[in-house]
Amino acid sequence: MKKEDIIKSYQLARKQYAALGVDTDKVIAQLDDIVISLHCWQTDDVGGFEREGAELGGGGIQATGNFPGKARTIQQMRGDLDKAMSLLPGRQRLNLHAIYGEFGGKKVDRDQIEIKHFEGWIKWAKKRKIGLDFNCTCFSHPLADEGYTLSSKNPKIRKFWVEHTKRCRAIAAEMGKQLGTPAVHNIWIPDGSKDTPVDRYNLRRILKKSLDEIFSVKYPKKYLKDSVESKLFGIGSESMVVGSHDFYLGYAVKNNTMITLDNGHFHPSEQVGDKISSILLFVDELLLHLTRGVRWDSDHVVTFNDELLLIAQEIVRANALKRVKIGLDFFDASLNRIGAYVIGTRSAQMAFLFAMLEPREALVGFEEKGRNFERLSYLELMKAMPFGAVWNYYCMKNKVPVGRDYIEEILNYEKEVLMKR
Ligand code: RNT
Ligand code: ZN
Repeated sequence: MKKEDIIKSYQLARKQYAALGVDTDKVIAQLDDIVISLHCWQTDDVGGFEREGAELGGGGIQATGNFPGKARTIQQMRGDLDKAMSLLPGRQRLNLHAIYGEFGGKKVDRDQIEIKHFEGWIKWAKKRKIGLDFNCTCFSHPLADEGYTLSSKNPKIRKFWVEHTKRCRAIAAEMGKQLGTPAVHNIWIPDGSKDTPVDRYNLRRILKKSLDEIFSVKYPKKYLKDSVESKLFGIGSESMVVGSHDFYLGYAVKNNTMITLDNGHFHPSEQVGDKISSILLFVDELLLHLTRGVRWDSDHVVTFNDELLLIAQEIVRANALKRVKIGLDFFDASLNRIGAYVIGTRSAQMAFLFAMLEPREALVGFEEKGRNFERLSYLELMKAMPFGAVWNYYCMKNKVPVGRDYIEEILNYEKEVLMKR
């Protein structure tokens, strides 16, 4: 697309939005507040670098597909992340899991990891002026094979995971300190039962006890923010998940931690967007794991669909952008993985842009007067507004490919880099 055409289209779009009381220039400036935390695990199908050829194993999360070129070393992963970020407008962070440390070919078990294994990442992030987020990895490990980690009745197993998670928080706090932006540490555990359990109460009591132990170590909020992530069910935990939404909602409210909303972790007929306004009344901050579940928590690449849109709209409508950290959580190995990243991240950004271009005052005005017909009309009319012209202009301003131009860049990278791995 020619530069002058992008600008011309934008100017026309600006007029149309202005007629509805929406200032597109202001919206574009506000887009800089939308920082997306890229999940490193889309580059390697959640394998990690604990040992060569590590594969995702157990815990009910599943990457399917065998598109060539997955990242097998930290260098490859960093190259992929740089490539993806070079094609994205706006600001990003990087979200790491504990299995992505630099262990130098040695076996370092999860209860032994230290900040030194992540210094390389901190250096990498510093150079790019981006923040880091972190996750304990309580799956793909022999001590997770029985199906219980932090809620395990086996004291040896429970102790191991408590120690791991404590270390992860210490590492995250150090990342936040060194990078000058708090790291969010997210806890997700696979614990649950395939078949009907009979002692749910005690399993959940044990999980609560483990979390209390883990959080008994305090860090300044300017270094570390803690979040907890629930799930409805997983493969192998169909009948009960210990860390359910009720469990973590209660825990987060009582202990003032963040709560992670992964939109793949609810019943498909539930709207995660609807939960935001409620939860924000009782906790300070939220973490999103944006994903696309197809029939189940399949972690397909995020697309600009109604579910994503409602999440973005509800955050913008609640004027809560500053209270929500945006992370992605999908892993698809059936297509170019860098392409998947770029599509998913851009779609998330587009959803927030779309939400910010809403004529809020007019809509609320209709709603308060009971003018439901006009409200619905406006909501539908917004879908035919030249939102793409605003998006293209934003990409141009950010000096990243506009429109479909990123496709070619990714195909080149595929040919030059991915296919040679
Ligand atoms: C699993 C959770 C969790 C993981 C990542 C890898 O169902 O969504 O967030 O996907 O931590
Ligand atoms: Zn998640």
